[in-house]
Amino acid sequence: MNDWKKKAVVYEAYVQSFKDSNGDGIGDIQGLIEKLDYIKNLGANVIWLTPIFKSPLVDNGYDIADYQAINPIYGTMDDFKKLLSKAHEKGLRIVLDLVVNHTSDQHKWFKESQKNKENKYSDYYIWRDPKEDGSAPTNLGSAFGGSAWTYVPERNQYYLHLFAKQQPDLNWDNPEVRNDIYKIMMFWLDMGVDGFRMDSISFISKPSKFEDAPLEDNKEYGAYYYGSANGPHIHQYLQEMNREVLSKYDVIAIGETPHTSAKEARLFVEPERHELDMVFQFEHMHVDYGKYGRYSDVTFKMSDLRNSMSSWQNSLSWNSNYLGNHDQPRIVSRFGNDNKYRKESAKMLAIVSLLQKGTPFIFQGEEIGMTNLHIKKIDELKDLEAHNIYNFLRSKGISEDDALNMVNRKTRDNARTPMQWDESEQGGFSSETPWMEVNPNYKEINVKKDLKDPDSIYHFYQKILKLRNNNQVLLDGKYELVSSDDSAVFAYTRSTGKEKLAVICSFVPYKVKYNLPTDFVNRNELLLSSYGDNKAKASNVMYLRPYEGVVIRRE
Ligand code: TEU
Ligand code: CA
Repeated sequence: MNDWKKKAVVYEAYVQSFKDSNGDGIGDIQGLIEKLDYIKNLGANVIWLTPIFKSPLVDNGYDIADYQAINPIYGTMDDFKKLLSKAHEKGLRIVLDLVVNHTSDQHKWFKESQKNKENKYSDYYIWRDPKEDGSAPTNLGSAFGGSAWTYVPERNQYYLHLFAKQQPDLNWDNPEVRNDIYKIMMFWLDMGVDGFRMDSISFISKPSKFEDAPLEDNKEYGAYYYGSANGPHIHQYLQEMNREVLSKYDVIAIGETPHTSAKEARLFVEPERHELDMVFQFEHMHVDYGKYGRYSDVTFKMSDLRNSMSSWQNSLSWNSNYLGNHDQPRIVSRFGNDNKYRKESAKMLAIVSLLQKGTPFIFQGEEIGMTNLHIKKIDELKDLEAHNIYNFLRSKGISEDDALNMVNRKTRDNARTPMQWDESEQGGFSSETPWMEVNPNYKEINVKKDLKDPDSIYHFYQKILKLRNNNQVLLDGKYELVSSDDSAVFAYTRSTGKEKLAVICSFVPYKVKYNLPTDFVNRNELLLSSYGDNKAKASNVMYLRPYEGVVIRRE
């Protein structure tokens, strides 16, 4: 991996909720341009934009109707070019979301494809005949609920959609599909875009023969990823994409790989394979799954989080380090404490994740400790997934209150509320009513406040990122877990031949005693503490305050 990629720090901007520049309640490209310095000053140098392309927005833009057109609600192509050049002037790179496991059903390819079996696009999607009784080819369910197959009378066939029925899956086995995708990629790369985050990329290669999936817990449908996660030709296609496109540009390729084990992930990212630079793994996002999967009423155990993150650190030479994104609840609400210790735990979570080996990813709002939204009525939620899940939970006899609580804990809307810029109405996000409500705590939690306070979460992120940037050992150094039997503290070291740092993080709301790793005893220097004031040198024991995180150097 070359130097700039190693030093990349990625800020994910959920565009429609980042900054509205023209008062229509929707975040836009111009708004992003206004805030480039904000992102740069934080210490990020790459911005990943969630999809900004033409889309009917059934899944907030992850359903694309035209890959080469900007959705007018975000601005124009000229605005985008301006964003690109302004960002480049400031030394910031721009990464786009490439959503090519599926398109929107409004894409011209699909509109043609569904007409009949004889047109140019008829084989662009995954079509299968009905069973003899006319029912769907298999029992596969979609990620958002219901069957993954939808019937089209014109073809007397079903098409596959792992996600919403308005998101038909592309047929990557068709070389023309792959070619068209490569052309789209080159269109943006030739314009100067610096890389892609590739949505659901582990699903692109489908099994040649679809089979029924085993049904768990009297569910009606089989798991959506059955047979499609890491399908038969996935690596052949990614190597081809690398050869045909990526290798010709100096760009970054980040794959989103749900339902991929660490062993399988190696195949995507080990440099000699010439596929991608890194992947987003999901294992650590499953630490609080339960009987109803993600939407269960379960709280994570720190040791599970630690085991999962460490096993990925040990398996891959480079990781994408993240705790939250636009699909996940707010990290301080999920893994920290969004009440009394919001500030403390938000800082600690940043240390624990961003200093592991790999690329740090910061999702907008994390840097000021934004929290989950707690809605009181299901109608207040926007996300289609939340509604489908709520109905499913209710159908299983779960009470309204319990179902709402389960959805509130995990809904993707938690991450999608508008960015809280200041204490003015609508949190300074927009002058009008935003497309989605602002978290009512915006007067307490906002950027303006954090920028003023030297002890804020924002300023602490700056410190962490500076530390990473100024210490080669944090870029290249080997990751080692210190101990795996401590229930309160997640500690790891980063080391090269001569240098060694220890990152020590408490996950509990009380003071704990921590015995330093032997090689740090009596010889350590404090580099960073989330409490800021911890100047005393520790001999062999450290008393960590609630959710305290520290970085020490071996002397
Ligand atoms: O998510 C892929 C994915 O696997 C989903 O299961 C995701 O984890 C889910 O939303 C969690 O409940 C990507 C995008 O990040 C997501 O926003 C899209 O909805 C999805 O692909 C379809 O494009
Ligand atoms: Ca706008």
